[in-house]
Amino acid sequence: MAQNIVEKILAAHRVSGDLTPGQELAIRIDQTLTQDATGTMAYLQFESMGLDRVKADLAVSYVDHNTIQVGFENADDHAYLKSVAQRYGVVFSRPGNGICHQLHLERFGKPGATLLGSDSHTPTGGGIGMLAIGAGGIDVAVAMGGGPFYLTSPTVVRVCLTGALKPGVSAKDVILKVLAAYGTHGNVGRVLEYGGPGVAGLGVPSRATITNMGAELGVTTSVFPSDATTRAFLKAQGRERDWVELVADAGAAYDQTLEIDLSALEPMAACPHSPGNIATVASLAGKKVNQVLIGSCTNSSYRDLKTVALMLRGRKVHPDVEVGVAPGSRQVVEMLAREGLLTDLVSAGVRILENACGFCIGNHMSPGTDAVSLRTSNRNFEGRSGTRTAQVYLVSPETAVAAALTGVLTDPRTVAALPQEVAEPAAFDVDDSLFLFRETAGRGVPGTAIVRGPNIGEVPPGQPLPATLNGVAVIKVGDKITTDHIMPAGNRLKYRSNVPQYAKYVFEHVDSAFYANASANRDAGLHNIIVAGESYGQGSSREHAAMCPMYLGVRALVAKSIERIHLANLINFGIVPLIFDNPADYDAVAQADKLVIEGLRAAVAGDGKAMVNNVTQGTSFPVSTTLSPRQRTILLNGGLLAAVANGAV
Ligand code: MIC
Ligand code: SF4
Repeated sequence: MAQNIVEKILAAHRVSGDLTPGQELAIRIDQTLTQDATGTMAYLQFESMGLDRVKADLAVSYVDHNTIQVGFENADDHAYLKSVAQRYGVVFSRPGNGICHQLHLERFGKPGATLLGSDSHTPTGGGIGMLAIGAGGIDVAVAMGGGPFYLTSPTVVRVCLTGALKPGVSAKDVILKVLAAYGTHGNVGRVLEYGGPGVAGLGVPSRATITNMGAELGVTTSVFPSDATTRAFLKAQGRERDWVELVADAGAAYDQTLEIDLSALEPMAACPHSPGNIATVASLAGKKVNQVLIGSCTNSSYRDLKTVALMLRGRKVHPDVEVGVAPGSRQVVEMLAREGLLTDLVSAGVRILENACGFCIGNHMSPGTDAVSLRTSNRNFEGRSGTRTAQVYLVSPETAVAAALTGVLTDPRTVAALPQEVAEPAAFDVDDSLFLFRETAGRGVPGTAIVRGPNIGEVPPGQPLPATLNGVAVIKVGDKITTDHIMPAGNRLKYRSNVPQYAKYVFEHVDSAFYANASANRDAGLHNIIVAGESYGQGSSREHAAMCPMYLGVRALVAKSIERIHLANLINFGIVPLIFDNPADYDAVAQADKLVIEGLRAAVAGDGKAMVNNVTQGTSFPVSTTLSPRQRTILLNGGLLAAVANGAV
């Protein structure tokens, strides 16, 4: 039977379950990646599984998020990660090497393989034809140990690209167009498979920009075919042996098709405060811009930054605009330097930032009060930049440079001297010396002492699900609550390895009394329940957005809908995900209402249906949870680690 690319990879990796959309499927994972901000917990969980080494074909631990190193915490995390990598056979990417997704694409990604990463932008690997999925740290820990990854068999949407991009329009505009079509929610359980005659004209880094930001749609992942362009990229990275051809069979079936004529696209922007809030740059033209930041795992490749340097060559940035460039990897920096392009950036007045996540995660470069910041990154959630009042627009590198030069939002096609599309080099500068422990990868060095600074805590233990929840609506939030709302990053990021400390900041910017209220309820023996609208848990894969609430005694979430990675994290940390049977019942709950859910344990073990008794309002309403047998077991035991410890999964 004719198969699409997604079916081919899933079928080749199926461990159990079936490929019918909506069914639970378990797949073998070939490669894993972690980054430092999610990695410390992932490796603590891996350690607690008692295995002697990693079993996946390749596991890589990147350090790219917490590289600011104010205080001892980040450096202690790095030392822990390095020692764990050596001990268990993980390749360790030192800080300074670059951003995990860019590096993985350059040095390790393989068409046709599966990759599971503890970061929501892991689908960047889809640009090279791999099935690359983001997940919580504990799921990645299981995959490192050779266990399968469980997912819902997806529906597959074919995105058919025709035509060719015009000068001044680039890959970012393609994915912003897809976001305009599908939005940031309602896409759970879908995979986007790109195809059509327009694919050939897109280089691998451009394809990776598109699959990277598929994360903002909430899809499981996105994937491109592996073709002659993929082969040329791998050859230029000295890895042609990793290439296999991967294309959909003629007549392969898809659930839906979206047609995009690349020739008709124009420069786009995601406006504050959602990546799905799309407008054309032309419609925003003239808006004053205070800051332009170019980089992040979406737009920091050699292609992108060479384009930026050529556009800035011989020019100066506008005196009212602060401009920063953060390259994606050391390879990119080296090549820019060798070709004199770094000089173009510096002499134009650009601030050269570390090749790391940096500004994208709100670690630094926060804009001023009410400032307009144009960024080539992928998320513009309110406050993520570190400044609550800032207005962040997401744009292509070309649009970013146009504003850097003019001081206002400008359609790049109106700026003179747009460069030719940058050709991918025939050979990249390859230097893998910042990847450590390659010679012991997969085996490890038994006996290596694990370095644990005082900020390295423990994974909180889960408790079995009680028969009945005697609860409180500890918080009521609206639609599209992101994991950045639940568990802020930025200046709080350094507490990722210390749950009791990090838990103090849960919902910090949404309800500053959350920590005090949740702790008081928990200490009084009440169960905390979160009440939410549509699309709860958008964005990052950070499992802390489930782990820290669990630590504060949250046992259930009642929402209108929940996003994929966060749903899995809730289950992994023993929080029951409940959906309103009638969305209108959301309106009848107020924060601090007493909510009793009789027989929740039996409902989780059985048909997933329960009644919530709102004692405060004197009303009740039905809720449901749809769970696989495995997920039921995890919840009944109080989370995945507890279920593993009890021998239940
Ligand atoms: C992000 O872009 O939000 C992050 C930081 O990379 C997260 C991971 C994290 O919270 O550590 C992600 O996208 O998963
Ligand atoms: Fe890093 Fe930003 Fe990419 Fe997240 S989205 S991995 S913070 S560059």
